[in-house]
Amino acid sequence: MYQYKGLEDTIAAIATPAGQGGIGIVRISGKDAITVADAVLRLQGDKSLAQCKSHTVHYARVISPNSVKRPNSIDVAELCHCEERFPATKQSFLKNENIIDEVLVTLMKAPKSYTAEDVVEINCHGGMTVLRAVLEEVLSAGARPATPGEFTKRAFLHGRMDLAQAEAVIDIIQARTSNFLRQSQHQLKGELSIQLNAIRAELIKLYTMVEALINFPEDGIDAQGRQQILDRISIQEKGIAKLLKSSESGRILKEGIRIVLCGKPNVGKSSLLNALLKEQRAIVTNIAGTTRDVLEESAQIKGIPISLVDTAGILEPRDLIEKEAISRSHLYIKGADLVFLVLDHSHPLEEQDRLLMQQLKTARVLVVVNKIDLEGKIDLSVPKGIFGPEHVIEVSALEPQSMQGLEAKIVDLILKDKDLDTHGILVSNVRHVKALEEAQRNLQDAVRLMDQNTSLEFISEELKSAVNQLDAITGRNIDEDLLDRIFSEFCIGK
Ligand SMILES: Nc1nc2c(ncn2[C@@H]2O[C@H](COP(=O)(O)OP(=O)(O)OP(=O)(O)O)[C@@H](O)[C@H]2O)c(=O)[nH]1
Ligand SMILES: [Mg+2]
Repeated sequence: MYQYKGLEDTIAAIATPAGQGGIGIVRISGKDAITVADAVLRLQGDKSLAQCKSHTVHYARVISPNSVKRPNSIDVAELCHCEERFPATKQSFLKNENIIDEVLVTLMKAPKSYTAEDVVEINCHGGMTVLRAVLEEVLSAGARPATPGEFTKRAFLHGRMDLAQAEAVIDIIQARTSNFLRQSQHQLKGELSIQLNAIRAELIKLYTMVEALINFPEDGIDAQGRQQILDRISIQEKGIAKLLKSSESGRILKEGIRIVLCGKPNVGKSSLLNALLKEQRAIVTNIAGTTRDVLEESAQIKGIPISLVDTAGILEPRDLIEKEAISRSHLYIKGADLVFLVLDHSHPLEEQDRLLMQQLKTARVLVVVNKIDLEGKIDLSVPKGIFGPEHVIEVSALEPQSMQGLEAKIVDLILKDKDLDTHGILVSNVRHVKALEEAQRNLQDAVRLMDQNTSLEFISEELKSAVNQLDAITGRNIDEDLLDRIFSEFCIGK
């Protein structure tokens, strides 16, 4: 268990997003959470939370114990009206306590809570002023403001979840598609950790075996024994390779991909963007040079988040604005996961099309031959020759079925041999990928050294390093600074 500074404090934060809503929640966690809450709450029947059972909900008023309230006629009328139904109001009034809000309080005693500490959640009316006022009272009563992700960090530090699971929490909050959400839920349930722990357990066995052979050389190891160890290391290396193979799909699901549409003026780039977005986002006219700036919009295609970028079709700038538009287009093309080179089916290829094809030779390109509803005049042998026939698709931005074909083609090209099966585990976290790559290198080196009959000390070192890498993912072995950095990406209140 970590000796983590600040773990003794009781922390509090507004756990719901900024802005107005039906309810807003102030969350308190720590050993004094119940005492702090009792200092600012008046429960019905003069009870205190400390006397209540865990996992119960209570109606209460949040009061400001220190503010002095002067009675006036409205207060007295209110008091008479409320006396029967809300005795707590009367008590607060008589004690000159200012009522801040009428709330529902959820009590979750340790260890059965999100943080595994005593937790009190105050469900207030959902406005920022009232929430801030309630939080202020909670802080005055002895809690300190929580840092970003500190509740989840405590869940991890108290062993409620491992680090990979804690990181899944932020992925769930930030998920842009239902596919990625499902994937993150697998990770939160601990499915990645189960796979990593299985690999780790076998590596520990191998490490112990190799260490025993080093320490008791008289037991010796023959060629067959060496081969057996080598085979067992190889199997684990393959397990890690499989997880790494999933990481490209994981990245796509998490971050999505960027598609940049380029092509000469009037070929229908903006029309295609609108058709894929299913809304009239970009201006479309039959005047060449309609789009003069880069336009970026988000869409989802078969559960994959996509950024679609429409560019200006200008090749020869007429002024400074168009010059800037061209240089921006080039930047976007460079950073694209996929470039649509849009051609016009109803026109023969022109010099500008050929120039673009040459420029994009090395990019990942899909040639989108648009306007197939019109009479065809284009010779497709050239783009097919340059990019390959499977990278050329004929569509009409005016026909919805055409767009379905285009969507299918996009998914096909992006995923190719990748597995987007979200029932399995996809590694999507860059930190996890890096650690897995290191572990894989360690095991590959171990296999190579084993093969070369190198001294077992070196094999043992590689196995130990691989185990350390896996431990860094689940948080068995990680330093405090890195932990702080991971949780600082969370929002406050989570
Ligand atoms: N018949 C037909 N017309 C289309 C199709 N796609 C686009 N158009 C028309 O072609 C013209 C140009 O379309 P845009 O989408 O503005 O073309 P663009 O490539 O964005 O043009 P710039 O912004 O000038 O570079 C418009 O009149 C569109 O209505 C199509 O599939 N079939
Ligand atoms: Mg346009």
